[in-house]
Amino acid sequence: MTGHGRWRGTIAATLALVMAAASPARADDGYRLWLRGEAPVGPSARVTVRDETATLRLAAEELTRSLPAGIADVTLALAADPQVAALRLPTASLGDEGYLIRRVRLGQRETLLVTGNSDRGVLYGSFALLRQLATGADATRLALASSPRVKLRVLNHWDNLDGSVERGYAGQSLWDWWTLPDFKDPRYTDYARANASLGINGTVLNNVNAKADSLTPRYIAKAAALADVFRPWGIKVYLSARFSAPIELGGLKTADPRDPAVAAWWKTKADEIYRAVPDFGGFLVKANSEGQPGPRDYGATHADGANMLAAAVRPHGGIVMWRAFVYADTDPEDRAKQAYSEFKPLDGTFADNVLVQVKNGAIDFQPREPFHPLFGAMPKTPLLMEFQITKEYLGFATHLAYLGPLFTETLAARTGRGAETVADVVDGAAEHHALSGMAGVANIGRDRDWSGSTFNQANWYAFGRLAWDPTLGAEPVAREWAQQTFGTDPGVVDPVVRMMMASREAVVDYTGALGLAHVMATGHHYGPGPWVSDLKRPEWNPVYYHRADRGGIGFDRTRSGSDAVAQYAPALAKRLADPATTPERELLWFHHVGWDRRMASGKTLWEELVAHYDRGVAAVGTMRASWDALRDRVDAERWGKTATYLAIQQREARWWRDASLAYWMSVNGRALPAGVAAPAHDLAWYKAQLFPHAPGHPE
Ligand code: BDP
Repeated sequence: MTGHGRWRGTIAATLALVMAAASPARADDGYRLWLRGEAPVGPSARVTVRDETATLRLAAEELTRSLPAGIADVTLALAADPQVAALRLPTASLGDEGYLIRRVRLGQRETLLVTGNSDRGVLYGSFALLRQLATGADATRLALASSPRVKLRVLNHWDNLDGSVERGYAGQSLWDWWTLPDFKDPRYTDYARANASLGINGTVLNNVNAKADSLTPRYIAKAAALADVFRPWGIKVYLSARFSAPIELGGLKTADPRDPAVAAWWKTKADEIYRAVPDFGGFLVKANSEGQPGPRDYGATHADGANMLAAAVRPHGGIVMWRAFVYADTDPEDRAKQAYSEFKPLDGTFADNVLVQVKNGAIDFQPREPFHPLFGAMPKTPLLMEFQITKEYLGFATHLAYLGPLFTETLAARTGRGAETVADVVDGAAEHHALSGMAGVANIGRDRDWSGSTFNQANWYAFGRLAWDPTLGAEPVAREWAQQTFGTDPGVVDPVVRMMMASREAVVDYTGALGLAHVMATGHHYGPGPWVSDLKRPEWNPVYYHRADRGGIGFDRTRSGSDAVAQYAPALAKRLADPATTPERELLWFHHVGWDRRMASGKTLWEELVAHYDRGVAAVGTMRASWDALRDRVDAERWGKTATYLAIQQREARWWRDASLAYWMSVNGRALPAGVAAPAHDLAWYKAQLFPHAPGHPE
């Protein structure tokens, strides 16, 4: 930031027209995401920038590009600008990244002022202004102030150096590693812009299943090129670090974090990275999980490993995001318990530039999981929430599943410690942590529409908005996304929001409700596989999770079973220990219960489960009908692709239901309740389905 330089520019309307012309010829292929502001018709707003920084210039371009003609005069300025300071606006509480928008008199002029303590704040304010206007706010009454509740709002790309994306369903990686650093695809800028519009301020470029190569000079230069593109948009670059890199790249005999030579190697490596990327964010590490190397290989702890890396980046202001997603084949303990068992005792031993990154649930991004018991259990450690935006377990790119309700359900969950919610833990408010963060495993690829479908864009959007403010509701976020994506006509927005809000529950219902989890096919995770029982590691088998037998179904996680409930705060643990006080939607996660158990509806558990499958399939039918009715109100291209995907989803929902019911009946020996349709095929048929080359799972 150059603080007091003066660059007074009025960016001409022609710029906006040039940019509009440069946008894709097929205007509705989804490329523009939610940023569809049109070039103004008639005179564009006069946008004055009072401080010269690259970021403020971008903010001005955004406004000039999209502000409707009704807004005559906008000023972008830092709060420290003497003229702005003289107004004595309440900017002190905005922090580093917040913004304030007010109609003020500046000098001789009435203007709409967008200000903040940093140029990033002003950029976020500019996008907020556009969002408000695109969702129907009255420009004459605008008075906004907001600052992010979470500091690190980060995408995790599971992108491999060969261009494939682990669990990616939107094409190849956006990063063309081969042509970097020379060629900076304009898409990198568009990516950064889309993220900035949501307040996302960091991106981890490479897969957590990392290759050491990403730390070689060649790849550091490539990452640096991306960092240069992202910087003015307020986005920092991070890298996933392979823990054994000192061996693979440095020729050392060990990667033991307690070995001074290892620590020195990482320090030198960090210095090298910071020479190329002065504002490098730091490292993300998956250690001792699913075959990845880590400190446990040497009898050292996760804290030893994290702190050693933290020391390497500390002189440069970097951080370490150390994942808690660990479970070991040598450990017979309930997989849902292992991360807590491993990490809880380490609370208080992590360096203060380490965050422990915890998945929303204790198993693995299932359509529904209770919140991870680590939230609330490590008060001395900042816990960074990890959500999966890419829908590995919710139908890949083809199923419509709006994840807002999944995210908010977790964030709003009460930890059992007074009124504390998971969001309070994540935003650091509960313990006044200096660091806080939320990570989303990206669903972005080289597909023209970025995320594989129009509605998947909403999940990227919702992640960003909820990372800024975890207390925003899923519904308002869906609404503002729909308004920006399809226009403000309530005749479109209302049905679209209804579809979105029902969609995730539909997936839960047709894949396995009432707390069932991990019942999908092996490897690629496409489609049902509740029968799978022959994999090497017990906790890779669906039968390990549902434990269905003739008498009942579900995983006993009470004291008579694995006692995972004891990992929650006592008040909550007590409720979860009793099936009668466990929410039905989580029943089979915590309890093994009889097929004839009476449910709140009066149905038996078996009847209830069947009803959920049918409800899920029916809900997809309803979504399809709603979308059909919008045929003339949504552009043909986005309408057509979505319609086709909904047809796929309907077929696959039915497949999930039928295959699952066929299997459950083979286990419990029961008939279907009267009037319920029989599966289309026998169980053997479903078991015989094979899907080589399914996406997201390079063989
Ligand atoms: C699982 C994915 C696997 C990831 C792993 C992780 O199936 O591809 O590597 O999570 O988060 O959901 O590390």
